[in-house]
Amino acid sequence: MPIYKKSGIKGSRNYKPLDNNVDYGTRQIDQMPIACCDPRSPYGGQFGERTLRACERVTSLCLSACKAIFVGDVSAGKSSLVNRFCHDVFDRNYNRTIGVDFEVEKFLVLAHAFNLQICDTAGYERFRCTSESYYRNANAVVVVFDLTNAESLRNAERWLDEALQLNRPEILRFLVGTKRDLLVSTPHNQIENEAKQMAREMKAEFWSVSAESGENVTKFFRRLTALSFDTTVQRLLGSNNPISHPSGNSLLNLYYLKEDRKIKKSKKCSFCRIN
Ligand SMILES: Nc1nc2c(ncn2[C@@H]2O[C@H](COP(=O)(O)OP(=O)(O)OP(=O)(O)O)[C@@H](O)[C@H]2O)c(=O)[nH]1
Ligand SMILES: [Mg+2]
Repeated sequence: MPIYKKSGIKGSRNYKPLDNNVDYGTRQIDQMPIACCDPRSPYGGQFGERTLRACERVTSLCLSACKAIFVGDVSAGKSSLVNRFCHDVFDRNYNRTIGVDFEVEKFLVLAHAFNLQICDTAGYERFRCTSESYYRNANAVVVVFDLTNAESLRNAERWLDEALQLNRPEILRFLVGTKRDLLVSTPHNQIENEAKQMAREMKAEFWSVSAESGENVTKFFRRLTALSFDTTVQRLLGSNNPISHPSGNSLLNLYYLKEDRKIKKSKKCSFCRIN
């Protein structure tokens, strides 16, 4: 993970990455990962042109964080999914989440440092009011259901609606079925087909994963992160967007290296004028 050191100029916003050659491994994303469980995904298979241009042109575009909220029924497998990815562990015992658990994962997307903030919320009704306060300002909502429990799939739309009440409608949407290891291995499982249909109605991308075996877990998080990065950069580049300016109270900020100052000088406000 490159460390960003402030440049010597007092009051400067310029940051310079230290070249400490850290291997990001699976956290390094150079191409848009594919939606391997959902050929009819509402999201694209490539990074947007503007994202690629901005990433090439600005050597130190640094987005501090994006937020993904994980919601779904009690015992659907939210925490197990997050723990498999973040800590590579799986626990057969059920430890319910109280309120919200947080994780931050560091990525390198198109050579730019990028953090994914994960909010793993409680499925229990009685903790709902605590966790709802963390729903706001999310970039992605991940509705998790249990592939062995049809009821948890039927509740998926309700979880999405709750998240949408506190977020923009264009928030990235994922419908993720867990415990795939417990399904009989037929190529077209009934519940997966139903879930794909529901994903269409929810305008979400469908994934089928297993926290126990790790199947599709890393692929899913890489796709989630890449799409969050892409949509965030595009939104920041868009004009007339209140969160595109660093003076706003967004989680997101853009910093530029000294090398970009020539480009910046020709513009009134570099934060709003990249094309
Ligand atoms: N076999 C199998 N079991 C799983 C999988 N994912 C989760 N489980 C089990 O399902 C139970 C519930 O998992 P959790 O991850 O705690 O569920 P949760 O959605 O976080 O539950 P709440 O925090 O109460 O909302 C645990 O006993 C897990 O071991 C999986 O992929 N395969
Ligand atoms: Mg949990």
